[in-house]
Amino acid sequence: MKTQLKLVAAGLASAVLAMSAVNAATPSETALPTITQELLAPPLLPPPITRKTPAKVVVNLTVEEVEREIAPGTRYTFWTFGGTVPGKMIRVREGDTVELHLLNLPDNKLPHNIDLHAVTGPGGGAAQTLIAPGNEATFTFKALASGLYVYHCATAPVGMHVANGMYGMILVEPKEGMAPVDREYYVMQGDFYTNGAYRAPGLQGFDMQKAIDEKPTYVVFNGADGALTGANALTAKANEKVRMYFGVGGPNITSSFHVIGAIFDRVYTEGGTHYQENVQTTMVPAGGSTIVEFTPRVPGNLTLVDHSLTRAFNKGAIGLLAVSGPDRPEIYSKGIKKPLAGAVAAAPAAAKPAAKPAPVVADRAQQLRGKAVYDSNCSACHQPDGKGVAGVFPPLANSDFFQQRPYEMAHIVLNGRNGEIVVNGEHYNGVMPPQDLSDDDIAAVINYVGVELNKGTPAVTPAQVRDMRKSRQP
Ligand code: HEC
Ligand SMILES: [Cu+2]
Repeated sequence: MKTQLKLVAAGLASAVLAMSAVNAATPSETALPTITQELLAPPLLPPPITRKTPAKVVVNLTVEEVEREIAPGTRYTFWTFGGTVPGKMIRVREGDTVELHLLNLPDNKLPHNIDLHAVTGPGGGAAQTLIAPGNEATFTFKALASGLYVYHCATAPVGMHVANGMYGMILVEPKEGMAPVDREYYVMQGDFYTNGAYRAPGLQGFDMQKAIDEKPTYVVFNGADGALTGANALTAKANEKVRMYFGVGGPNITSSFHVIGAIFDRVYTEGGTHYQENVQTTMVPAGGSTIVEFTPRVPGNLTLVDHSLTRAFNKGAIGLLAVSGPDRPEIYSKGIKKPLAGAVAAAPAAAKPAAKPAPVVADRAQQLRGKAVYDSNCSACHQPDGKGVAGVFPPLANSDFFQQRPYEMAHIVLNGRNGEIVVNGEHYNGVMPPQDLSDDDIAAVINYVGVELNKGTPAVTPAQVRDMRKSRQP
């Protein structure tokens, strides 16, 4: 911040000098103070602009090829602008002149460039910035129109560079500035194509055929499954005005962007000038954006999703905004849950002690099946021995949480679970995705975990799982 101010001051001083010394130069060119763009890692972004006059904004964007997790235990080589997916957000004012420096680090393996949708000119800067590793390219453009614009690499094969994470956004604020809000966040959705299946462990390569067929393995927010959940969840207080700059890098998949539990007060459709009010879901094209504003009113988790829901629940497009604040029963209050009069109680919480279901039996065939389901579906997270990973994946072996209500564990496997959970005195706050398994497999794996890993008795039958599925909340 300090350096930025110093730079502004230096820019002003040199501009003043230049003007008094040589009055011949175009005043609009020389009079511009120079500002170096501050670059922050998403979901953060540079602060609102308070200037009322144009400036020359110098942006130093570094292309970095980095290997990191795309999902817990799954690694991937990302190509990035500034080391993050999405690339660092650029924030300028309508009428500013942007001097963009693209640096392709010497350790990188490939040539890269940048095409900014905020540029009026050929290729958005692509041809001028195409450089091999170990080079720097610059070009200058005037931010003529306000809006939220995507930038991306445009080096062949373009789809591959974008699929590896080479996209970000530039916000051009209108001359009069933007209305103040309490929180701003920067989120981009992208589709990824790996050789292995969703969450297959280890380092994964890029699968060009899946990309061509537009069959992503991952659809995620901010470059990784879990980038906005658990400890990385976004936060807000009730009654705060939240503004989200949301874009889709793609390369292929359009987003039906929705926040479960909120209504958008305003949506600046397609990142442009006009807004629509009271919107539930907004469509964002690949290479496009939107600005949404909403005001959480009650405490709890709001869930960001692509409402093309198998992407959310089976490919990673889920994020959380944890809202704190006092309860507001006049806006939202929990009622009761009870069985219908005359209905056979299904859930144990609702079962009358007298109507306890007959003991469940699991034969040897079901136990073997349970072990097979466990090994292929649960062991990657909960570990082959069921002991979990401290602080990340709770244990299933000797789990007090499991033992207290084994029957209800089938709900967790069926519907997934997220949020605060305490197992054997340790706190966890992760996301378990719903498991795409048959009724038989869910009953088998729960009984396997109950009998083999918790020394208990079988707790659930396939028929009970089928009933749970039928009564599943949307
Ligand atoms: C991708 C990782 C992942 C996979 C795969 C997974 N879980 Fe989980 N599971 C979690 C996480 C994370 C939690 C904690 C969720 C939270 O904090 O709210 C959890 C919680 C649980 C719990 C409740 C807590 C406990 O320790 O008793 C049970 C039961 C459970 N999982 C069973 C299963 C079963 C059975 C399978 C396989 C069919 C499975 N899980 C597959 C990640 C996973
Ligand atoms: Cu590139």
